[in-house]
Amino acid sequence: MPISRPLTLALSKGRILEETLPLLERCGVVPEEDPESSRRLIIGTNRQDLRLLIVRATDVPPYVEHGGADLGVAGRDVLMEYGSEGLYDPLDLGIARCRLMVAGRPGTDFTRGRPRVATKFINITRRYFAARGIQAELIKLYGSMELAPLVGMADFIVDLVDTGGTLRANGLAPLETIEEISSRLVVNKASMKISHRRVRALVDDLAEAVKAQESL
Ligand code: PRT
Ligand code: MG
Repeated sequence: MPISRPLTLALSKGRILEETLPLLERCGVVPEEDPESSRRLIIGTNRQDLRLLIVRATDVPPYVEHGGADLGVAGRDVLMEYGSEGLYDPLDLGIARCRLMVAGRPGTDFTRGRPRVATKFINITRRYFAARGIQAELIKLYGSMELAPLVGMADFIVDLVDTGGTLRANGLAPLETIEEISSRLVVNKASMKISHRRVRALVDDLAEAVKAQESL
């Protein structure tokens, strides 16, 4: 019988890694070195058949879809923006929670006229405004969206909001929630078939870990 290659789980540094590691630990999985401080991009675990792949948050879906990783953890925002038809997403991990929101100057109305909206979530934003019959002019940015209204480049932004502190610090206010966001476990479709037993076991273990965590 051929020796099966280890399963690979794609994670991004920052809050997703921070909040996924405790769940993995509940499943008995501990990285061989600290992924946050290590420069390695592939990190083994105490389980020979499981290793971690460290990628950018927005790169998790393509890695998993195209077989660079068997599994991954990605925000619903990232999945919605990427389009998740090519992936299975069997489990909501309930971590890295926030809201995807329309924001702008307090009391302004984004449903009137032809608002200029800056965002990195261009696909979600296009769909959202189109569904509401609003003819928005979209400006694609890669970060610090809050700046666009301050310099008069846009009237509104679509961004993730947690405490609201970033918006407030820049004279903006949350106006409407587009989606409640948390991170999901995603699985490569071929891996789900080929490595079904091992993938299923990990998904089930993580589901248990999420339940245990949430009942704390
Ligand atoms: O940072 P990088 O460009 O590498 O990638 P990334 O920004 O996509 O990754 P990361 O690690 O910042 O976020 C990963 C995932 O965490 C996101 O895809 C979300 O699903 C989730 N998440 C949860 C958040 C937040 N909360 C969050 N608050 N992602 C980003 N933020 C940012 C937000 O964009 C804004 O700049 O935090 C700021 C707002 O926070 P408050 O508390 O001031 O409202
Ligand atoms: Mg970030």
